Amino acid sequence: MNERRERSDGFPSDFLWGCSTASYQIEGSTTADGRGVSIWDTFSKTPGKVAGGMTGDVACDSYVKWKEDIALLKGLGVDSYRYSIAWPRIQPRGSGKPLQAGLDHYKRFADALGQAGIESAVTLYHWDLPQALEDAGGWPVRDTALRFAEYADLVYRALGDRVGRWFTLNEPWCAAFLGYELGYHAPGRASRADAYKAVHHLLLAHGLAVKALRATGLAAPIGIVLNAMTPRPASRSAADLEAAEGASVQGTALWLDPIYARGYPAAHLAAQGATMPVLPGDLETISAPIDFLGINYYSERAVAADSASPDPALEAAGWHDKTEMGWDIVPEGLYRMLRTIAKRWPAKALYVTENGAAFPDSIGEGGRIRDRERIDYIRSHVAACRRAIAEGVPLKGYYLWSLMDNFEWAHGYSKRFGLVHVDPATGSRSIKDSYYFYRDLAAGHEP
Ligand code: IFM
Repeated sequence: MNERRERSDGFPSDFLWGCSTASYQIEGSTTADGRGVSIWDTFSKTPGKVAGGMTGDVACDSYVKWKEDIALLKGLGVDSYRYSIAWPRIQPRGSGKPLQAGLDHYKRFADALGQAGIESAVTLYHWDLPQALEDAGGWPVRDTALRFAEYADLVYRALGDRVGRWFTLNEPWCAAFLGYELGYHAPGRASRADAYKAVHHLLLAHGLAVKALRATGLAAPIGIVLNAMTPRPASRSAADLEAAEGASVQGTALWLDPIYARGYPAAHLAAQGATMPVLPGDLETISAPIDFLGINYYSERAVAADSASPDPALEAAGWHDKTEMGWDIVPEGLYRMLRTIAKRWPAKALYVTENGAAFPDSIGEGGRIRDRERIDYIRSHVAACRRAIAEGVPLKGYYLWSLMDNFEWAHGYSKRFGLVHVDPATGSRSIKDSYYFYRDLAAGHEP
């Protein structure tokens, strides 16, 4: 474990510094040790779905090169590593007896991480649904939530004594809307009604997994990770204020209101023509008390009212520099989001569970990778966190996305978010300047 020394940079000495990744984005070895097929295996192999027809078949080869990953994390000096478990490695078809080889892999990994003094912060679901469950209906179907609870319980019982904190779901908005309405992500379906059913079953899965953890008696904290959306109004007009509020509901209140036992935002559901398949007891399950909220933040949009369209909000033109994803760089937006969430949905603890930026890094002379823009991005966003903490927001940790360049979903390997450069052809890892910057930051030296 890292020593908890007093810091001179405004962060409490027990603030958690970490890095995040996800199974499908880094592991590769998609047929090793009996792993089943996930919806991302299927989707990435469907022509036209992922840039350049790229897949996660090899990715960063982390299923094989995991010792290298741990050495990189150790060199970075982080307290905690947020990684996800691939459900199809535990239950190839999403139900029934667990695969011992899959559990053993994660046991070895968590043990080695612990020996390096790094906490395992485990996400149970980062989008790699077993294909067999999708074939049976996927997240729009209630049974998927019940299967998830069973899977979560298997993982708790096998790995529980090795894990320092649990995240039930990563960005369920993406799983529901990108996956089932917009079709940009697996499974690539296009039905608004199904997307809203998926919302309910993802939330139910979350609540059931929280209850299942409590039933084991394990003490590690548990929470959920949201890509909350809190766009700013483009002007002070009442219409733009209302548009901004309206634009935030699907990404934020739709999830947090039921988790906070306030039910679903009825006006939003009515406007979307959505009916939630709620059964008696579901809302109690969904609002099972959690220990913290995880917030992923990359950017903030400005929105204006659009009287000409049925959608209440229109993306307003802006002035910010952009990352290679085309996302505006708005560090103050992180500060605003943390304040808004802390005020409207008070949590015992908040964590920034992802924050980072893609830039077109290249290996320069002498092998050096000068990713100055990423350093500036991290510095400014960490400063926004410090400002929020100074104003009383209970922010307890920050996880950088990502330890290394990886499979960026529909963009394949074309977008690089890592502190470590990965050559997708060879899997070889090269440290970027931002890695050393983040190491200094985690060590408590004012960057
Ligand atoms: O790579 C993704 C991650 O899987 C989920 N959050 C956003 C990241 C960058 O797009």
